[in-house]
Amino acid sequence: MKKLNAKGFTLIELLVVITIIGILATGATAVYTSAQQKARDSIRQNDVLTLKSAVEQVFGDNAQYPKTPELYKEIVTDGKYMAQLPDDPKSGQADSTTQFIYIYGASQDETTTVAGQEYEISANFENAGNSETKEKKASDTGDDDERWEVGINVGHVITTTAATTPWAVNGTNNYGGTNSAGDGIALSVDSCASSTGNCS
Ligand SMILES: [Ca+2]
Ligand SMILES: [Ca+2]
Repeated sequence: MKKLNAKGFTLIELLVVITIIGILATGATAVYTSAQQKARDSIRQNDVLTLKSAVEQVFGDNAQYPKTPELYKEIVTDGKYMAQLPDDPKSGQADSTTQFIYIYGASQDETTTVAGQEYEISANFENAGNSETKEKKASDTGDDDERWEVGINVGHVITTTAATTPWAVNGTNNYGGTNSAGDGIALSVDSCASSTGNCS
């Protein structure tokens, strides 16, 4: 009988192969994750700019930006400037610094005290290594280095801790009043139907 050549891989050779496969898999996963994060950051930039455009249209028609708690009503229900408000791709989920939510807030003008003359929309970026989004959130003249702030006079604090309760107005709605912390709303498509009075 012909003797089989039983020579195979040694244990060391197998360990080397397994290690190399592991390194390649880890690298591929990191690249994939980074690409996914960049894709979501791109969606965020589009969403914020689309909402900005709608808010500016409201101002063009009414000479006032939408009231903070009535954004949905003025943008979607009454004005039909958008079919739906945008929702962060990772809505409500937390990272190390903040929740992934879009925040909107409007206020009077600081000097003339005319209502609805200033507004801010902000978003949280995800891909920490992206120099373009890093630069965007750092050079937006806002007060929050962790978020990209877009609007008029974005140096004010416009935030909300109501990330898990979108549409709740956190603190006093300062539309027509003074700027203070906690005057924004978290945007969400999903929870709109269950909100009280802000969706219709
Ligand atoms: Ca910023
Ligand atoms: Ca701000």
